[in-house]
Amino acid sequence: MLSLFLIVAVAASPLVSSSGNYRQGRALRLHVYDDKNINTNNLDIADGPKTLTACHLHCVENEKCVSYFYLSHNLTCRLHSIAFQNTSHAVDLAGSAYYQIYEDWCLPSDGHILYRPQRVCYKFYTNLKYNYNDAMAFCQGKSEELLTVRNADKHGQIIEFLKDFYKGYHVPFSEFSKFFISANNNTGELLWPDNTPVVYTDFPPGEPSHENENCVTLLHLFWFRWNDAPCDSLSDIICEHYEP
Ligand SMILES: [Ca+2]
Repeated sequence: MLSLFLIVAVAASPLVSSSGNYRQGRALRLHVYDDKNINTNNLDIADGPKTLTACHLHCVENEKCVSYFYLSHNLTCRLHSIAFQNTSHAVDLAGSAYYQIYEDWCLPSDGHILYRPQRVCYKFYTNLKYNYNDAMAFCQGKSEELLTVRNADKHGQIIEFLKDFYKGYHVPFSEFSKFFISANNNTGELLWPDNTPVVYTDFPPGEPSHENENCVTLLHLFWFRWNDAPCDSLSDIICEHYEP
C-alpha cells in the first residue's frame, strides 16, 4: 500500500502556493484521495465558505497544520494535524480533494512528511528490518539521521501519525511494528548520538526492563511509547532531517 501511494504522489503536482509573510508552505494535491475524505485528526473547520487559496493560507498560518481536505461543492476547508498515508479508512465524498503542506527542503513527492513546529522532516520505511547499527547507517547513507525524540511534542506527533498509519492494517501480534530511536545505553547511560543525555523519556510501567537491552524502540504494542530492546533486534526505520 505504501509503495503504491508514493508512486501516485510522485505523479501529482503542486497546485497551491503562498508568498509574502507566510512561511514557504506549498501544497501537493494527492490525487489518490480525489472524491475521498477522512474526518479524523482534525485541527479546525474554518468558519464559513473559503476559496481553495484561503483554505491553504488558513493551514499555512497554523503551524500544526500538516494537510487539509477541501470540498469544492460547499467550499469547506478542514485542517489536519497529520499527513494521511493510506485511503483504507477514507469514505467516498464527491468533490473532495486532499493536500499536504511541504517546503522545498521536505518534499512529499519522495515520501517525506513535514512537521513545521519543530522544523523537521521525516520519512518512514516500514518494509525494512534493520538492527540499530544498520538503521543508523541506513539513515546516514541518505544524509539523514535516525529518529530522535527529545520532547513530548515531537513524540506526540509521531504517535498520532503512526496510530493513523496502522489503523487500516491488520497487524498480527507477532508482527507488531517497532521503530528504533537513535538513543543507546552502550556506555551505561542513555545518550543521544551527540553524547547528550536523554532527558525526555516515555517508558510505560515495567520498562525499561534492561537485560541486554541497550537500544530503544517506539513499540506498536505500547502504542509507540518507549521500550528498551536489544540493539541486534530488527526494527522499521524512521529517518529525519532538520531544516538546513
Ligand atoms: Ca524492554
